[in-house]
Amino acid sequence: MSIAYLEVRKLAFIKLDATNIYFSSDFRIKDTFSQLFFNFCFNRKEIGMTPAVDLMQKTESNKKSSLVKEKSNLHAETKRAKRKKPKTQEHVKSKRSKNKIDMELDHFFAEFSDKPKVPLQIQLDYARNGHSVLRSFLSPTFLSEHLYPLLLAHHHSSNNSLAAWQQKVQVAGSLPSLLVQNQFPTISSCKSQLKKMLQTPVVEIPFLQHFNTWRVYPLIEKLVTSPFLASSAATLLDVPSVRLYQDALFVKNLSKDGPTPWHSDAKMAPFDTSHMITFWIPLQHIPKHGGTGLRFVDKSHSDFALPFWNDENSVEYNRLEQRYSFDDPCDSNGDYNRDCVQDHMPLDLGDITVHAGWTLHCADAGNKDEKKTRTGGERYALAVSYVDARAEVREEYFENTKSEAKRLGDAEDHLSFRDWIGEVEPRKLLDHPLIPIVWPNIYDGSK
Ligand SMILES: O=C(O)CCC(=O)C(=O)O
Repeated sequence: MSIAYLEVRKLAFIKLDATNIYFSSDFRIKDTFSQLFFNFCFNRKEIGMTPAVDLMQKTESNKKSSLVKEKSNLHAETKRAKRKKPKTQEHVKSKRSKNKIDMELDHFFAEFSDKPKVPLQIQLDYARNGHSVLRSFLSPTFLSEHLYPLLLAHHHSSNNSLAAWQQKVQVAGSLPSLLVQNQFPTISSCKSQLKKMLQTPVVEIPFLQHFNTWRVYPLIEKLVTSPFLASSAATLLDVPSVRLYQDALFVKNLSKDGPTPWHSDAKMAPFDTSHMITFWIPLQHIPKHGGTGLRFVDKSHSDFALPFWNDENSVEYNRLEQRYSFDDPCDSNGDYNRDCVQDHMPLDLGDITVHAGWTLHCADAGNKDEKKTRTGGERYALAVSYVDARAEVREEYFENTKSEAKRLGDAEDHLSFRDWIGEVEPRKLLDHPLIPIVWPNIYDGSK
């Protein structure tokens, strides 16, 4: 999920690097990286996602996803990915017969219809701390040989990369999407513009991201609407039914991109709920040292007192390091204070972390000196988010169309929900095919 600075307006924060974490008292001035993100959060206007599919049309009239469609799509994407990045695609076994791939997918799809047992200890950890890890949860083969090639191809398709860069320009400059698309028609023009806007010699972003790949690829639709993930979401959230909110592909360039700043996801979503969960699925092994897995502030999801007692301009938001015991954030090895900041690295392929909507989390930048040692120099992760099916949408997202100033929360996910937000009503039970109820298992993709 994308970035909302944790209460950035209130907070004044944050700079993080591999060895240091501290809160800045005026991040807008001190830190251009944060400046970029501030713009990201509060000024962002959405741009279109490519390949340009009419998502609503697809969903309403054409969403009878068949195994045949999934397999042919996968074959096509795998082929494209291989053409694009031959080196990183060596493991895409092009020689494997179609039959073998079909059998594998049948196997995975059968597995997805299972309702896994989420161990009680994990449920307890999640409830207490606002995050946990599900080890060996997904098949490494599915991830490395099916999901990763598909998403690699997606990210490297020229249209999608361009759209992701244009989004950065649009957000950094608070520009209308059409203007950006017309004035910055290439990635290099976007990068030069970002340099100018940020007045920095290099452009440091935390990642590029692509929302809702499930609407484009039946393979991913199968995964994110599956009982496998959805029932686990219901178990961890401890709610009877869950709705798919979104997926987001995060691609972090390990040699160029900066850290993912501290933020909480629920601030970006349009729902009035505390019941939101994200499954963060890395598509590569994430090592313990130098790894770019998520780091979480323990129990931050249940810090009800912070917003209740503290006005958004209050000093409390400027001393979160004391509040969360960040005063001694690093030990001599550069690790975070284990009392309050946890991670689950190393993460093997198949391990996934889960975090609550209000849990504060971040991720380190890649180690720039090690840039050549990692596969493709990019870290891929697919974040899949669910909410309690009873969650309602807040009204300011509707008022917001008239007045930017009225919006509460961050606008970062707007691109994700713009296709349905105008078609639902606030404070009502939601019923829209782009945010389907996926547990109990009533989703059949044909709505
Ligand atoms: O992958 C990242 O660096 C950020 C992901 C994130 O913030 C999320 O999934 O909520």
